Amino acid sequence: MKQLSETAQKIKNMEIRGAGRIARAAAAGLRDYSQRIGIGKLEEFNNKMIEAARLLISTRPTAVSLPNAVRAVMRYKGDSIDEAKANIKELADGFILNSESAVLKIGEIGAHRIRDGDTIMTHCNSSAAISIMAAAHKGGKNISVIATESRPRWQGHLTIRQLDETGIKTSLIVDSAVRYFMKEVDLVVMGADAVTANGSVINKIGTSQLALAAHEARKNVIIAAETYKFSPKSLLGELIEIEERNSSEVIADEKLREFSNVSVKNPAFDVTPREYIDLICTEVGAIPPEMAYFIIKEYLGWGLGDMDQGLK
Ligand code: RI2
Repeated sequence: MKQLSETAQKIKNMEIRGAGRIARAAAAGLRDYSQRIGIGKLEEFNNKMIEAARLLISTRPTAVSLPNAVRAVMRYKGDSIDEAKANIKELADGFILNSESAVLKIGEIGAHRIRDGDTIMTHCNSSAAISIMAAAHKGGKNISVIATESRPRWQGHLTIRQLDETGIKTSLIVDSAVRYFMKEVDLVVMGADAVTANGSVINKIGTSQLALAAHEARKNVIIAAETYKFSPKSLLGELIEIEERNSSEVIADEKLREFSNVSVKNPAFDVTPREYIDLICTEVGAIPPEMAYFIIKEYLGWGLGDMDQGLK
C-alpha cells in the first residue's frame, strides 16, 4: 500500500496534476498495486482493490477523469487472483494508451478550428488544449497565444514553458486582464476537469469569467476534453463537488494571522454554463455542449436508468 499511498499523496498535493494526468496516474497506481498483492483469497484481493480505488478517488473531488479512470480499471473480472491481475493490467494499460492517443486526436480535430494568424487565449495548463495549439502550429499555421498566470498555483507558467518549447509566440498576462485583452483574441481554447450531462464545463477557477468575457465580445470558446472527463454521475442529478484548497495557496499563514476578521476562500474550479461554450472537442469528435449526454451514454456506458453503478 505504501507506493499507492505515495501516488495518492502526489495527486492530492498536485505534484501530479492536470485532469488527464491524474487519471493515468490512478490507473497505473491501481495496476501496480494489484500486481504487488500477495497470495490470498480472491475476495480479500477484491476488497484490497476496492480500498485502493477509494483512496485514489478521495484525493481530488472535482476532476471526473479520476473516478472514471478508476472505474475503467475496476471493471476487471477473473475467477482467480492471477486472472484478475492480468485483466487489471490489460484494462489499465488500455486506459493509459487510449488517454494518450485521445489527447493527440483532440489536437488533430481541434486544429481544424484554428485559422492562420489566430490569437488564442488559454487559461491554466491543459494538455488537451495545448495539443490543439501545438497541432495547429505544426500544421503550419502562424498562431500566437495569450496565457493567464492562473493564480494561485501558477499553472500558466507550465503553459508558457510548453508553448515556448513548441515555438509558439506567447504573452503571459495576469488573470484579471482577460477582458482587457479580449479584443485581440480570435478564439479561446481551454481544458476541462469535468463536463456534466447538461453540457456545463467545470475547469480551473477563472474559466467562467474568461468565457463570459469571450461571450460578451462574441469570440468562440472551445473546450478540449477527453470523453472520460464527462460525468456519468451528473445523470443522477449529482452536482460536481468544487474542490476548496488550503488558504496558504493564496496568502502565507503568518500573514493571515495578522488579521482578526479575515478568512480566505480558495475554490480551485468553477462552472461555465453551456451557453458560453461553442464546442467541446473530444477524441471522438467536436460536439456542441448539448450533446454531452450522448458521450456519457455511448462512451462511458451509462444511460438514464443506470442508477446502480458502484466501484465494480
Ligand atoms: P488536462 C487542471 O486542473 C486544469 O483545470 C486544466 O484545465 C484541467 O486540469 C485539464 O487538464 P489542476 O490539476 O487534462 O491544475 O487537459 O487543478 O491536462
